[in-house]
Amino acid sequence: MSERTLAIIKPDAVKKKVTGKIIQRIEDEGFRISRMEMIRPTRGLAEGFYAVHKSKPFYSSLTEFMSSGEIVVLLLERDGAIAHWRSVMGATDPAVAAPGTIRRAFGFSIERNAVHGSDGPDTAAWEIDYFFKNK
Ligand code: 3AN
Repeated sequence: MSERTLAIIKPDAVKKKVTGKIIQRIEDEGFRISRMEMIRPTRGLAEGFYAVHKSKPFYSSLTEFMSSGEIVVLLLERDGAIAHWRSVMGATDPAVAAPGTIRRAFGFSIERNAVHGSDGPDTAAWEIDYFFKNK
């Protein structure tokens, strides 16, 4: 069944000029890109997005990083989109992400790991609304 997930190409990947390669991979994996936008998030927008991690030691650094440059936000659709996009991204830490995954190929560190993907149906619905509602 067709499912929706939210993907983000993070500032490290945009700065490395691998945005095009990542979008090509998304299409090669059979996703339909139904919305896509490049934005420079404010610190507040990044803080709201990662509010679930507010108590984590990396929250401040993560939200500073996410608002340090342009990001590309994408609404992706395909069968099993959430799980499929997470398998294409690879593990959070690029050093242990499987060969062939985006984080292994383009991630720099556990924080600067090139891409984001929703981790479940509830999160996906919330994250899609966060960026694309009322637009
Ligand atoms: P994922 O993005 O793989 O679902 P989460 O939800 O655990 O990972 O973490 C959200 C984001 O927080 C990650 N994408 C990464 O940028 C950052 N992050 C997670 N763990 C750490 C950590 N130990 N140190 C720094 N940043 C982290």
